[in-house]
Amino acid sequence: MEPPKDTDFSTTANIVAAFTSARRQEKCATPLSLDDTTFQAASQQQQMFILINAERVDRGLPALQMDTTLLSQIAFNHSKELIDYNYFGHASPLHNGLFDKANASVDTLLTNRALAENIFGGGIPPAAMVYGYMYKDAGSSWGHRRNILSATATWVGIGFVSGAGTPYGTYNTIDFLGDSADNPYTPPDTADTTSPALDAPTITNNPAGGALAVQVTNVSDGDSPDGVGDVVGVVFYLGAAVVNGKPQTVSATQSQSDPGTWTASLPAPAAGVAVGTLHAVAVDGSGNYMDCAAGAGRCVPTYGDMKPPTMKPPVRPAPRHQPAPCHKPAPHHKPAPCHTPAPPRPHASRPSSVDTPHGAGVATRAGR
Ligand SMILES: [Ca+2]
Repeated sequence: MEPPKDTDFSTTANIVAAFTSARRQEKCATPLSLDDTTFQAASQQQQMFILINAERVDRGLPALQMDTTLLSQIAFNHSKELIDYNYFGHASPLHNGLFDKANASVDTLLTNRALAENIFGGGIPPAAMVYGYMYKDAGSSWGHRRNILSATATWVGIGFVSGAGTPYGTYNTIDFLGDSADNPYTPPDTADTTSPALDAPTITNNPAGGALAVQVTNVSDGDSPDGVGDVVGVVFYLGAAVVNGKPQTVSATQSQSDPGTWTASLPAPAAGVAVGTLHAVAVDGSGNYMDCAAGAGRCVPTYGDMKPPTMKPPVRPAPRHQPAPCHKPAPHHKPAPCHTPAPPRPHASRPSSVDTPHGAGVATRAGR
């Protein structure tokens, strides 16, 4: 479907009109229904949640549940990373390049479960982002749409961060988790919103032309509710953590005898990179991180320093038993394609620039 170029998402009525029109082009007769007062009073996070569930429920899929404590905190921190480290992707430079923002909690969160993620950058409202994920997504073979309409997804976390002067302005991360009756997921009661603390990193050996031995001490994360927020990793880097989209970080090893001490061996600095630009970054199980530069003294967070500004109490999901008329045959007895995700389209069918201005991406990682 060719997206309307000047779609206006500034009012609830316009949002309803845009989504309803897009659905009709897919032979889905069910109009989007939004309560204007509720929607306009909702945060960015809540608006996105409402629209994702409307798209699901109107196609006969169960509503997702919002995890405001762990998944949303992970999503928020990923959006913040995209700004702080000036990259756009799913692999975090703070987790050794793995798609493991939940690295931390990977054993408890992802065991026999699947995590999928949508990310978006752009100075547009949440409704426009959901519209893009659902109806303008040809550039990534409809991966975003498949994630939103995944039959196996059950939980969602949503995080927004805005940064003045950043390439895209507002960054959004949505993390989808699928659990099951055999392996139900329960979010922690409270979010860990405080990053770890650590001493400034030091160089313990700097042989001419050789690898640097580096160390950081007194790494701690004292506030962790439910035990999910302990320090789960430390990385070091010189200069910048990401260069041309590639992580430059090196994972540290935790001392067996002193758990607060982490060490690593860094490759000899590239030309023009000073050893004085050494950084250590400590990460906890909710993706909260503290980046401490050499010579900075001890880096200590303010309590709640990573708290998402839009975080609100859990929003009640849309009713699960709402009729889903999109399941029924459309007029003239043609199949109604809106009850299944659109099939992948070849990349060649759309210029990739359709998506790249928004920097959208998708990745799916099977649980282990
Ligand atoms: Ca913490």
